[in-house]
Amino acid sequence: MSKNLKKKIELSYLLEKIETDFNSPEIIDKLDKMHSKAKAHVIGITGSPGVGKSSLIDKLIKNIRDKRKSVGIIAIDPSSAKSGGALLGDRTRFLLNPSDEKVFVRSMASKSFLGGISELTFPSMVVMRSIFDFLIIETVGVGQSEIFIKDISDTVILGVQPGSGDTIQFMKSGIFEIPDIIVVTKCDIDNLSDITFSELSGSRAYFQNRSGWDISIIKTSSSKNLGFEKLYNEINLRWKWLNTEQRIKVLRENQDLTWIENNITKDFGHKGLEKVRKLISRNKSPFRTLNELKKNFNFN
Ligand SMILES: Nc1nc2c(ncn2[C@@H]2O[C@H](COP(=O)(O)OP(=O)(O)OP(=O)(O)O)[C@@H](O)[C@H]2O)c(=O)[nH]1
Ligand SMILES: [Mg+2]
Repeated sequence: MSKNLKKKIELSYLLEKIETDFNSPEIIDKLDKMHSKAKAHVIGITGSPGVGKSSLIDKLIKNIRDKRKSVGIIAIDPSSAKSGGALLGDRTRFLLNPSDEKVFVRSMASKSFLGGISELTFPSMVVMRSIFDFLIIETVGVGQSEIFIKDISDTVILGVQPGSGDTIQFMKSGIFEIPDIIVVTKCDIDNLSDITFSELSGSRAYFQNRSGWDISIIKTSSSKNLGFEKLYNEINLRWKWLNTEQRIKVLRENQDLTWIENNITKDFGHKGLEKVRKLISRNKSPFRTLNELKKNFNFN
């Protein structure tokens, strides 16, 4: 068995263990260790159902592998959604080369945590972030998952379908505060994609990112394989930007805090969170911190 294959099997085993045995001291210790060894640029991809996210990821994987970088993918199925499996039946259908050992796909059910993101997505992200050069997380834009994807990604890409009316919809809901890169998908549909692109470009003032990062709008077509070199370059520009002035450090510390707070809120309500908020420190071991808070604090 090759070294890479062995690693893949070990990774599957660990991810399973996180799902079944999340509170064991051994897992907590392992998670905190991996947390301290972050490596990947974590890219969240969101957008309405059917906008072309999986197809886009498929092309991104090819670009990444052409540059000989490794990539992990987490595909989140909002299985608790009323539409059930039908809508999402084959959403993890990437055209992967089965012998390529530097690509790894993990599907996750979203259960009922926050807005379509599984409670276990964060720890799974932490594990995979410590292994690959890139980590891509696909989540379907239903409910509030667009908002929560920001809590687990360094860079959020929002897919917009030409002529879908998404532009106005997003503007109303404030979702344009979420993305770092906007991709107009399916740009082989000529006319419509130009209109959507102009609409978006014309509304740029509405979605300026508070962080000071300059959001770009990129046209792609997965069926014609267009725009992906540009997208890949933009992703890498973003990575460079994140790695100056400690931006990535601050961003990830905030994510750790949010994750701890969300977990406390889920188990003990907002009142519980208010009681312990002061005790949550920005330290290097979010998993141990959460576990100790849950174990030692009297929430009544
Ligand atoms: N014309 C055209 N069709 C596309 C393109 N990309 C995707 N599609 C089609 O759009 C449909 C949805 O594509 P997916 O990539 O599965 O979209 P998705 O956003 O991942 O879908 P969900 O995960 O179900 O939300 C499929 O029928 C694709 O063949 C494109 O670039 N051009
Ligand atoms: Mg999909």
